[in-house]
Amino acid sequence: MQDLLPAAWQPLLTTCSLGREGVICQHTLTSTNTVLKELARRGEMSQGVCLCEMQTAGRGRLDRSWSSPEGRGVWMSVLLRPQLPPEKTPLVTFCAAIAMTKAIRRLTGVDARIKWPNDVVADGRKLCGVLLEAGFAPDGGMFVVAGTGLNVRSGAYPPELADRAVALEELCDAPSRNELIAAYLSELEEAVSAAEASYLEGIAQSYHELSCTLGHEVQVLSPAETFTGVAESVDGDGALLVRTGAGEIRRVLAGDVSVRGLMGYV
Ligand code: BT5
Repeated sequence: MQDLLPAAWQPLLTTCSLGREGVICQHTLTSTNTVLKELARRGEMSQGVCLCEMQTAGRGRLDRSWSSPEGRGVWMSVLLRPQLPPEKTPLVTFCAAIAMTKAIRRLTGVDARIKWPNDVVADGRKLCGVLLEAGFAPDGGMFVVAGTGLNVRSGAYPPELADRAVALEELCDAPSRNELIAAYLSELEEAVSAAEASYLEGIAQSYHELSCTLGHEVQVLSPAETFTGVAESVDGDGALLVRTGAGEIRRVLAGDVSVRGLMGYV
């Protein structure tokens, strides 16, 4: 059964261009990020949206796997050629997280928040993950693929993740996935335009308002070390600025680190 049809969500879009053409919508794909990356690398697409009912090889960061069973979530990627210098592309992760968080809040009233760098959380658990990948098209231009996995219906994540994952349906009368897609794409186009116009400054207010990391004490875990401090801010390259007990500001790059609140996952 496939009910994620462009004909159902395209009329709800408020975008100028995103989602209006270059749409791939299929029942089963390996990974929506992989599909768009390959098309972009071959120069066959420069802006587009790819989504499916289920992924057979859904990916998280660092080759972790992403559970994407049939009909349980919005497994979707967006291909963009943002007008940003390469070092600013991590800002697109922020744009995707802001857009998803705003879309969820607007349609459901659920208190969704952004956990740095790439999670949307609610009720202390992960509702959506963002996977940003960049590459170069044959014409030398840089592209980014922003993938989002949003858990909508129960069964979206495996039972062993129940203490860290949640689906919208467990928190509210979930709206249709088609409504969520249209709201997300509309918010994403707006957030990316704001970042293109003035980088971090264009999206900083939204990011600060929606973050559940900033202003809180966090534990930073990396293979090399663990330290705690207060997450004060993010910088224009997407790094988290953490003030340690000694008053020193440490710059934490998303990568092989995980940031936890002192009270648990969030
Ligand atoms: C992420 O990675 O959170 C990014 C997830 C991006 C998924 C989307 S779906 C559409 C597009 N196509 C893809 O192939 N990917 C993108 P990370 O921060 O590394 O988190 C991965 C970890 O989250 C896993 O190791 C699990 O512990 C957990 N996890 C897996 N599936 C989950 C789910 N459905 N809900 C919540 N947590 C999950």
